[in-house]
Amino acid sequence: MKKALITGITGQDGSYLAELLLEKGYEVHGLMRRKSKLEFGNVEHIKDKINIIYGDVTDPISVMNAMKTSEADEVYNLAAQSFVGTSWEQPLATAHIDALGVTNVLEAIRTIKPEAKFYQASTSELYGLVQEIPQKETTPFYPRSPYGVAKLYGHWITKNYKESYDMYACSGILFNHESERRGKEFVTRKITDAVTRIKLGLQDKLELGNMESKRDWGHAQDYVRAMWLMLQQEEPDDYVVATGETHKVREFVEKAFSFVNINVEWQGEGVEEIGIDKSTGKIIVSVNPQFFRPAEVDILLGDPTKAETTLGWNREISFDSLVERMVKNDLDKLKG
Ligand code: NAP
Ligand code: F7E
Repeated sequence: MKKALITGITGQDGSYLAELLLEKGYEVHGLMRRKSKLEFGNVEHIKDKINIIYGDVTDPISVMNAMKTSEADEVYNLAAQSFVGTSWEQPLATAHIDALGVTNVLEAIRTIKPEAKFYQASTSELYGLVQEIPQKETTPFYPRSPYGVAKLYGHWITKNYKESYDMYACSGILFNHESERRGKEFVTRKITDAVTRIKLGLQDKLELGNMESKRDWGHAQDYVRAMWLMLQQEEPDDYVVATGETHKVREFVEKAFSFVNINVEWQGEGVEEIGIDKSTGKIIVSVNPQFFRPAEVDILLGDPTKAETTLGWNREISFDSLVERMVKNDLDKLKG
């Protein structure tokens, strides 16, 4: 039986990855931060099937302990302060977790079980001010947030440990992936949550920031398969995981409303832009500059050719069904 250690197991990706590895017969260990109230987040439903180890990636002692306890053959480092907006408010905490935390995990592997395979959760935010479209493994990086900069360190320290110590260490450069388990501060879940509340008369309006922004959105369930595949190869390598499609935030809004039978008509421009419910004439979307970022990533569009041809990875969930699933989930939750 293979053993895996997942940091960030309570998050969106951690929970889908834990499910996948359990299905494959792994013994799954998860590093979890202690909270004032005992909560298992997205792994509540499988908490009896996994071994929770308390710890924090910023605390090397606890990471060493997790490595010793789990005796992991595969380590997936998903722990992060993952919200880009917050990284301007907490740049140092973000750096401690998203940059130095990676070194703590790599050191624990090197010291305790150097033959273990390591996956680092890199991100399309590394491309930031994009240097080419679409972005692929060879596209130069230009991060645009403290989050992106911290992740750049994580990416390079992973490469450095591979080259310095001949470790099986690799990074998945994953483009945005969403799901029914996405946190509500991220734009997709914020939209589907608000759309369903507006439909049921529980909220009047959705306030957003930059709706011109374009993202390559996939479903997290598809993306965790790519993580696992990356650790099943003969040699470690880095891969872009993306859909090869990009959509504006505005398009996501229209699509989400369409699944609750509301047609949105847009009027005005910039901060004056509003979205109107065609059948009632009510304003249901407006712009709030509070959600603008100090520096924006305008367009992300990934080229997943290498992952498709080398790993045999393919996405199964389309953009439309991603939005539909998220809307349906939020609607079901509200209806109880
Ligand atoms: P998420 O839902 O925000 O989950 C982050 C996880 O990290 C949570 O379990 C969180 O635990 C844990 N964590 C945070 N700080 C920690 C610390 N100091 N020590 C230990 N655990 C800590 O993020 P996600 O969407 O699943 O993303 C997973 C990883 O992929 C992250 O590294 C993210 O940056 C990266 N990524 C995500 C995307 C995407 O579109 N989703 C794309 C590319 C890369 P708590 O429950 O205690 O907060
Ligand atoms: O923003 C715009 C915002 O916060 C997407 C993380 O998983 O993916 C994620 O980072 C876009 C941005 O995700 C609002 O300005 C407009 O352009 O959903 P987001 P993100 O910043 O792309 C990458 C790959 C990661 O690695 C990260 O961990 O939407 N936007 N209006 C808004 N964004 C938010 N959050 N809220 C708004 O009201």
